[in-house]
Amino acid sequence: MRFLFFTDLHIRGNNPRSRKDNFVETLKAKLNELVEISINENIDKVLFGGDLFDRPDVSISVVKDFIKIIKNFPTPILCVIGNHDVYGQNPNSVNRTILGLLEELKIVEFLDHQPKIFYTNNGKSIQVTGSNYYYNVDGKDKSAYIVNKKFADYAIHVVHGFLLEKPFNNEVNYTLIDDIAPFTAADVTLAGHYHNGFGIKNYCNKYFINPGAISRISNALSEIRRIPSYVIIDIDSHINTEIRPLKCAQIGENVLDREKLIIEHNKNILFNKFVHQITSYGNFELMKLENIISEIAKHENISEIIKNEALNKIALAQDLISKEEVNLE
Ligand SMILES: [Mn+2]
Repeated sequence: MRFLFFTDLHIRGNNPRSRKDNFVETLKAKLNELVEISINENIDKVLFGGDLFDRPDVSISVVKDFIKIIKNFPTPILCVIGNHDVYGQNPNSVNRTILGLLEELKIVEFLDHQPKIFYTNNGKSIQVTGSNYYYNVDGKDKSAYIVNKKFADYAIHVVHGFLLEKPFNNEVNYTLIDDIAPFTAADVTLAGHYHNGFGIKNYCNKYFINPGAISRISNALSEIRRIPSYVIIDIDSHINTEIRPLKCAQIGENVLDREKLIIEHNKNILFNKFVHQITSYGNFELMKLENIISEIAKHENISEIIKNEALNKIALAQDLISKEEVNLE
């Protein structure tokens, strides 16, 4: 049996800030190439790692254009739900989303912990399971990543979560391959969500694969060096895995605006510095800016006048932001 896996397509109707090309047309070309590969190379099942859509309510006209292409895949796409596909990163809201509609129309099929079983030509069985993204998927409880039992000769598990090979120097939760490799019964774990990807890793005689997002959408400088790729998994009497770059994908410099990425990169550094400074003062409830300002003022003996000026500026900024958000809709 041959599987094709790709992840994080992020279908949307407009251009991300950092893109120089026509993003929608680029996405269509990529999907068309994946359809062609699926047909020409006799792919039995197409697997997808979540974030098919950039937001849960992508416009009907855009969705219609993409359905035309997705329908050309030889079989429905077996997928998990990503954080961008749904409202509030909550998979329970899927029935109100475009992805939920596609599932109802049988254009995609959802994977869950209940295995789907398929058979190879030589009588071997393969189970496929999946885990959606949900709040705290990367918390202490790693059950989204763990297949407890094998009902078949081989097990494939698809998950949308922050799976990494090496620790990440950030405040966000993540899951290391080391945390799950000894415990999962899956022979192949396919992950989406982390757009950089980490390629193919083999731990405890099990494969852990993230080819990276099929579209370069995040404002990270590293995206310039990355060529979007997909995975072919061949299972017969043993497992063969291969990562291949998309032929139609252009080099990063052609589609991404380096200057804009550098601006975003520097903004992120400043923001992280700011957060670090704040947290070094003590234990604050980060969301309550007014409290943070008051605490810092107290700590640094800053005068009432300056403190109040800062509070007023923040109130004004918040007002502006809320107006802008309304305009964007
Ligand atoms: Mn994503």
